[in-house]
Amino acid sequence: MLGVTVFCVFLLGTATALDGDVRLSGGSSQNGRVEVLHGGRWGSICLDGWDFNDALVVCKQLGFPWLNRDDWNYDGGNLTELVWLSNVQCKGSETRLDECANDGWTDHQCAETRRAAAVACMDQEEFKGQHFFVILGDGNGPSLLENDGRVMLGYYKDLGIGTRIYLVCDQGWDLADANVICRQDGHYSAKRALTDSYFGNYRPLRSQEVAYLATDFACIGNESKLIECPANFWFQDNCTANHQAGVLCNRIKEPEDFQLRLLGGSNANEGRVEFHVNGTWGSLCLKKDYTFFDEESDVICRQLGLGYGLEAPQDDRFGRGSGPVVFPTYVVCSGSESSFAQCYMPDEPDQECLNLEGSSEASVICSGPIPGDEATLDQCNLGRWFGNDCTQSTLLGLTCSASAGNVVTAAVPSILVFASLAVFLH
Ligand SMILES: *[C@@H]1O[C@H](CO)[C@@H](O)[C@H](O)[C@H]1NC(C)=O
Ligand SMILES: *[C@@H]1O[C@H](CO)[C@@H](O)[C@H](O)[C@H]1NC(C)=O
Ligand SMILES: *[C@@H]1O[C@H](CO)[C@@H](O)[C@H](O)[C@H]1NC(C)=O
Ligand SMILES: *[C@@H]1O[C@H](CO)[C@@H](O)[C@H](O)[C@H]1NC(C)=O
Ligand SMILES: [Ca+2]
Repeated sequence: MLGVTVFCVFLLGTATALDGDVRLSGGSSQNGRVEVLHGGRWGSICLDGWDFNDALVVCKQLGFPWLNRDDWNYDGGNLTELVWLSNVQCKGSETRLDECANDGWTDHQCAETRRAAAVACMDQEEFKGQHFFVILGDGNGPSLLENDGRVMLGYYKDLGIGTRIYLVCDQGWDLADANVICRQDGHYSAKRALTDSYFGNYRPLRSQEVAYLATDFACIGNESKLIECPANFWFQDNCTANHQAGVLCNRIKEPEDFQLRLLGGSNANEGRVEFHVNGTWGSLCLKKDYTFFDEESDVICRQLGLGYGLEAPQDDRFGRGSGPVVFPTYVVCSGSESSFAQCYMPDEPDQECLNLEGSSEASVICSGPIPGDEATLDQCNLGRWFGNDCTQSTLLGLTCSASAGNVVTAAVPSILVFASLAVFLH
């Protein structure tokens, strides 16, 4: 106990002694006149040239993530006797005030205003309540199935995107984080978390300020906004070049109880496709002219942890089921889905479908499980239009861990499954 106490006192003693430290006075723990330590003496800062970015750096240095945009320029009152800094010019990405350009450490006269620089910072809880809106930049734009783009956020008090844009650094950017952004943007879930400035580096409009929101996002998956997730380096430009984060979002509402299985095959890697929706197992009837392409069978095989699709026979060789039959007016997978439920598939049961000439139960033959490098799935680059340039083994990685044993049933990877997978991978 004694040791702990001594240690704490020692830490406090060290913390208060650092040159360049800042403190607030004349207000509360969150707001007040800014004072800075230099040469063992505290002094105030001249209000001349003091702006939002300077205030942001002070708040960050004090451990606050953000500051009150309405009233960041707290009234600091009169200057103290000693005025250490004047004309401070932070960019906003610095972590300490003494990293910002200024007119030098000397006792400034600050004749013009005689007012002290001050801030009103925002604590973590207040910050989480702020509204940042999502913009997906430079993607293909929304389609029936997907929406994608570079992750950009605007702050609702910033008068649109014209003034300030916040980007996200791709370090640690994964599916759990992407899920939060996709849902925040009004979509159902994320298909992919894209890295390495997949959508190019953002080119700011003239007079637009660009900053990084944070890096190392570690969302659990149940957050409704990205800023609720833990992250590092809030509002710091701690991102190397070409590392802006992006997302590919799913716009299809997946049934919550969606599951998939293969039945009637001679081994676990093949069979007719049955899926579980709304409490019932049923099958999928393909009319004569409908066909499963590689994308559809790939998604099914991948979801079951059975590698990729080799064949999609349409001859009922795996028999017929007895459950309700869904006739898809339209099934199309882009190939990048993590679940077959993300492929557009209106569920209109049609028991007659299988009686039509040339129709058959949808079936697949999968390659079988392929050991893949699961951690690298999100690193794969997607082709711009419904394709991808991953090697097969990286593309197949996601569901490998679900394929242990011969169980060929895989629940739809819900957001929480994504999240736990992501946590597991970390
Ligand atoms: C601030 O300075 C003005 C002008 O020197 C003075 O009249 C006023 O009393 C000061 N206010 C405080 C709170 O010290
Ligand atoms: C998310 O889940 C965690 C762990 O179950 C819980 O502690 C936290 O309160 C949840 N957050 C929200 C926003 O629901
Ligand atoms: C990010 O911050 C850490 C810790 O301050 C530093 O070591 C690292 O170099 C920074 N990276 C970039 C790209 O700025
Ligand atoms: C799901 O089942 C319920 C009750 O059986 C039914 O009312 C509902 O229409 C079904 N929904 C769909 C999408 O089939
Ligand atoms: Ca993460």
